[in-house]
Amino acid sequence: MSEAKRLAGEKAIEYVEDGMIVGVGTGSTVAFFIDALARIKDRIKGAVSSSDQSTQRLRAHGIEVLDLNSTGTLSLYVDGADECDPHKRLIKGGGAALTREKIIAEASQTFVCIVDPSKRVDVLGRFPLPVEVIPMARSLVAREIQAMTRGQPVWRQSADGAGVVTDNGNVILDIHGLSIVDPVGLEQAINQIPGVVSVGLFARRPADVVIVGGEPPTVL
Ligand code: ABF
Repeated sequence: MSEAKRLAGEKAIEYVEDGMIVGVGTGSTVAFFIDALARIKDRIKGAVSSSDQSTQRLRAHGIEVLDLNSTGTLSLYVDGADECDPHKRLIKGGGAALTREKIIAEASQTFVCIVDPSKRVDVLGRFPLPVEVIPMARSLVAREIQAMTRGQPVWRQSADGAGVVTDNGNVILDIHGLSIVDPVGLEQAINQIPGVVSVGLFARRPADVVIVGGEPPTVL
């Protein structure tokens, strides 16, 4: 599958224009995009990054990482996803970077999503839906989501059993057992719960272009 990720990441370079500041997502597919971006780094002004992980990779390639507050609207955002439905609506957040990813997607004119074929689904929800939550509200949000959706919230913990902490200092609940027939409605309903920072549904603002890795890549 990593060959498909590489092909998708490299295809996304075609959307980079001279002088751009490029919004950059997080994950292993995006890592291929960053490595390809490095080969044309003299053509771009810099990047806005969605995670410490991507920032490190960008800086290792000598690509300047800029503050979204000083760049204003971006022309292009490239990021991966955990699931993508036929309407380009996504589940994201497997990499715990969903909040900054959603911020940059909102600030960008064109969101190009790069995936391998395994991410394509008819209905979102087989991948547990990530929700970023203020730590004190973890149990409250879990109870309210359980009542709202019949899904099963699980506090994301790392291999050593410690709770995963996001770049923003928050925790993640992964909601198992969902079949999301109204992604926009569910995104808005979960967003209303006090303590929710963001939910990993990119449905109100879906991707504009989806590149599915393959030989050749498929552009949707
Ligand atoms: C990130 O890309 C996350 O939103 C999503 O979980 C991840 C997909 O990871 P990978 O590209 O490694 O499959 O944007």
